[in-house]
Amino acid sequence: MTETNIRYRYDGDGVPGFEPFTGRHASAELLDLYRSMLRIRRIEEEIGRRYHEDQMKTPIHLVIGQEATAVGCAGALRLTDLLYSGHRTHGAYLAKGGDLKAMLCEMHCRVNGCVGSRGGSMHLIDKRVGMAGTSAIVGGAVPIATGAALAAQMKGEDRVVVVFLGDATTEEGVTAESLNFAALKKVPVIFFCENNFYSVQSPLATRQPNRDLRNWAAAHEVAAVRVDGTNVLAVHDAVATAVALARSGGGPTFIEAPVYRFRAHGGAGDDSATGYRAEAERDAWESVCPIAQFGDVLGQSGLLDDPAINAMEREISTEIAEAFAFALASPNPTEEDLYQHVYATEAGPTDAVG
Ligand SMILES: Cc1ncc(C[n+]2csc(CCOP(=O)(O)OP(=O)(O)O)c2C)c(N)n1
Repeated sequence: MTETNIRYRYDGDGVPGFEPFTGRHASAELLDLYRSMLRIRRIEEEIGRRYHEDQMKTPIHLVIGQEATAVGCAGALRLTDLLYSGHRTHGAYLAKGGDLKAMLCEMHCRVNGCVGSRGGSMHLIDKRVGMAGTSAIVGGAVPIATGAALAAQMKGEDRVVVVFLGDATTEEGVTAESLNFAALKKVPVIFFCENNFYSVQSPLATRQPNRDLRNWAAAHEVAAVRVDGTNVLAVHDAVATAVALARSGGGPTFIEAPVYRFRAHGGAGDDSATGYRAEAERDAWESVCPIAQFGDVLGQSGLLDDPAINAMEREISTEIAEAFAFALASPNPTEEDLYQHVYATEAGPTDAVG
């Protein structure tokens, strides 16, 4: 396999505060990273296009613009490593290898959804691939992931746990508690902060003093770095470094990755017109789209050309069409299904309903 040493155009060189990026990757791996980001983008766009048909019975939080964080991170993990996330789940679930059909069934409230139609978009889980849990409660997944990492440590399992969190999640007390505990016990957990600068429509500057999130985390005595969240390779390498530290007993790392969501906080459209963020700001970030940038780099390196991209697009589009058709043809849950996976089952369905 050819190994390519790609220096990235937007790799943080000259951007103060970013970690330098030095990774070497096999060509096949680079193409996989590109394809995985493109696949997530196209899935998200299709979800966005269909959302107003009202077949999906779930709130959604699209990750369009934030594909490099999920893909770069999951690419540095083993299948047996665990990934947790907050409410913005789609990228993490898909990048870790979560089943697309089961995800779309979940979003359409069909019984063969990945959590049996009980959770919707904010509760995607696929244990077969280590997509261990997601939570709609801001900060909810952070202590659970820390606990899972402690459990792995106590059982002597060779397992690292990553939890995705947003910038607003650093404002939840439980995140500080988790960092403190993880540092104290040196648990193998990675706190991956996707800093997209907004909590719904509140800018970071209105919520936190002017500080560096990385320094805030470092004050808890955890390793703390900042990487360019639009650069899939920089993300991959930062996570690989954090994973190596965690596997060797060195404890937790906090990674801050500045990114930008191109769409609204929730739902399918763009909410910039409401005035909470400047459209010029969004346009500037769109010009450093993680997929376009990486595609350019791969193109310049001779690894990717238009026919190859078109072939990927066709394959992805067929997969998406089939997955939606599968979801829409899948049955809705019945009343009987309500009584599955519940702990208190003394009364039968009829008694319980009365
Ligand atoms: C405990 C709690 N408080 C408030 C909310 C409402 N809420 C949902 S998402 C969100 C913003 C979260 O922002 P961030 O963690 O930065 O993630 P992002 O949405 O930017 O990806 C808020 C306040 C919630 N779900 N849970």
